Amino acid sequence: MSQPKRYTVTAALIYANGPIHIGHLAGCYLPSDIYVRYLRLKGEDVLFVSGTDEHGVPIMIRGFMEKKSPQEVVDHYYEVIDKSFKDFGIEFDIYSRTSKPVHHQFSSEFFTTLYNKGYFTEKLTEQNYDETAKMFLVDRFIVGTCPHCANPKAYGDQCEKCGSDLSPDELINPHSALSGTPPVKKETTNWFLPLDQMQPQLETYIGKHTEWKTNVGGQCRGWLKQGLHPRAMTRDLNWGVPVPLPNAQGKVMYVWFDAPIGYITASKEWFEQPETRKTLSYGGRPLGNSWEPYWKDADTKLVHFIGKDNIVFHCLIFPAMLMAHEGYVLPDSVPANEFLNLEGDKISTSRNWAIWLHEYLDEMPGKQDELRYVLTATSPETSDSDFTWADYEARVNNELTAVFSNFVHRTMVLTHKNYAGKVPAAEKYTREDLLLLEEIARFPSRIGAAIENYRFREAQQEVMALARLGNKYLSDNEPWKNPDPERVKTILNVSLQVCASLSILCQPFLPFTSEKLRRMLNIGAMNWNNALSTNLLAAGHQLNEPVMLFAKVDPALLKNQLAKLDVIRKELEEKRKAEDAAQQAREKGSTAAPAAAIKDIEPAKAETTFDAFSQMDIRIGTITAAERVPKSDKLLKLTVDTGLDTRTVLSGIAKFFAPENIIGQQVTILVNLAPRKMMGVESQGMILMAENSAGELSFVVPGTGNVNNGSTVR
Ligand code: B3M
Ligand code: ZN
Repeated sequence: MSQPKRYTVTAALIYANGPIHIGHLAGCYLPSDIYVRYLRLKGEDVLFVSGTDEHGVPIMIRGFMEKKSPQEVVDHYYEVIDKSFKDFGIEFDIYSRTSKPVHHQFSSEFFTTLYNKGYFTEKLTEQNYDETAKMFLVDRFIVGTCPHCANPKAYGDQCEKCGSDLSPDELINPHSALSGTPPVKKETTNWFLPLDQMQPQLETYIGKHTEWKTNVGGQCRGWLKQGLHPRAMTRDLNWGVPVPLPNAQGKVMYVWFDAPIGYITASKEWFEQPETRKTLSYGGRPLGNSWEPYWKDADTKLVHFIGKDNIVFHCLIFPAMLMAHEGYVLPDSVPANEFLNLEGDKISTSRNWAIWLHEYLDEMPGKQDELRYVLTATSPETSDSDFTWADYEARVNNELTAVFSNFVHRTMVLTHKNYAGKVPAAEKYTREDLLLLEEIARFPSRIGAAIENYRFREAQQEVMALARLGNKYLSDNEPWKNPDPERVKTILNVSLQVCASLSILCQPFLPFTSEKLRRMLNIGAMNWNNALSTNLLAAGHQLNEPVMLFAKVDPALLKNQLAKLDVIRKELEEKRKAEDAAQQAREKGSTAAPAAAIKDIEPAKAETTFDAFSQMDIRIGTITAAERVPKSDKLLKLTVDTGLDTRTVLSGIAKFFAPENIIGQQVTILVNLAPRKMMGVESQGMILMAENSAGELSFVVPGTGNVNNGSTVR
């Protein structure tokens, strides 16, 4: 696109289902922040929006795991995520949330517009339904045994053990993760966006963007080549934006329908909030008083920063939605990054293999720019890359400290020592001085061009190249040794000009450092083109006291970080071994896993007699009511129909089952156990549970046949 008049820059709306880690930062938040900071310094009109994606199955799953409502989950993680971004200097104009009423309303309007234009096709399909929990089950909520690797805990969409993509119908012994009962098929209506019919328009659109990054363009062409299919834009769930149609009770919008609209809602919110909230810490803000030009005017450049797993949604589905709606600009660029690994392994939230931003900051306080620098230096721009602590140490010690910080510090200290902190006048330039000054003036456009082409690694390398030039100039000229006072003045003047340029050019990458440096140099807000000047600091200008910008990494802190990862790695290794052993045992057809591999398997008990066994009256019953026992995180109070009677039983299963999910569950119960009082309640019997080596509990239930309450077990 030729020179845009304004920019709308978005960074992915991350699911509010966990804290954020370095992979997220490197994936899209750092690149977008660098891009926007640069544009703001250039004086461009730019709106930078992001927020949390608070709908969808990932939120429901987290709620299910944490025994919290989806709302509680998103309320908690919104705060955690928002704080991490602020702490790391990711300076959005607005960081919003998709659960806000304003977004529900705006996305409903969007949906209705598409509906009224006749864009949706209505289709009756059969979906999996949980009759106990009385809800439709998304694939993820169906678990069973993987047909490829026999992992008994595979999900209906994927087996995390062997990585196979699955559909729930392929699972052996499928059951609902909510109630444990097998799903049944039930018919339901949903609304589909006919992407197949929109393929020609999308092909034209993608075809125009030959300049997109190869990883992005490649994926898009791949999807188009396979042929697009109609995609359901509604779901049978109870969490999300309700579908605004009269015959759509109990249905919500597909999360990938409402989430990208969240970018627009956030923009609208920014313009509609009080004036006082619109100022950024260092100036620069979107212009005008309406969000609409930022989404609708042809001279707006819309850029989406995302990770590679979100490409299809931003490059095909969201553009299709925008085309269908009409009146909106389409994404001009989607500079998606690949993934960052950690010490050679894929970052994983569920395996806890990550460096969490809030933990990093607790353990390495004040070291935001160090992490920003290392992550940009190893940014997965064109392929997956790897974060290692050894690399972190090397870059902080050899680049930030030995070059950048050292150069600035020596220059500042000498100026204070020789001239009481006043910028000395340059008396007479040598050829070398002039060459350096000329070179300084080339950096802003070189760095700018790299940023505009989303090559942030290269752009940051250029900043460091300038620091290196300055550092070498100072070392070569040795002003501390030079007996000629006029020459010393010139050397320090030139060095100080390099420092001043650096303070501007490093701002997109190292905002905290830039601020410290500008305070030291006693200069106020700057713009990008100021860095072209080789006389930013006039002779006689008073500097402030020097402070160290960077220091070498404390070896003790580094050791802690490595030790922490070691512990996690060992735990993962143990877990993997146990799983493999259990697997082998299953493959051999044996029911018992080898005792040696599964460490915490319970040893066998001493022999018993048939008489002793037959004294126990074990029956099949059904849970008819369940509630938590106040002040206990272990116990549930169950009402059980035993066929003989209805009785109260306390069971230590609260960590594994939510009360509402086990009503209707058949159980095996020891009915003649002497009653026992716990937490003030009398328990009349014991529910039999199977406990695996990981300490997880499952109900022991009849496998086949019609087993009524009161059936005996013997
Ligand atoms: N929430 C996926 C993610 O968090 C999704 C992005 C939405 S962007 C509109 O990775
Ligand atoms: Zn598998």
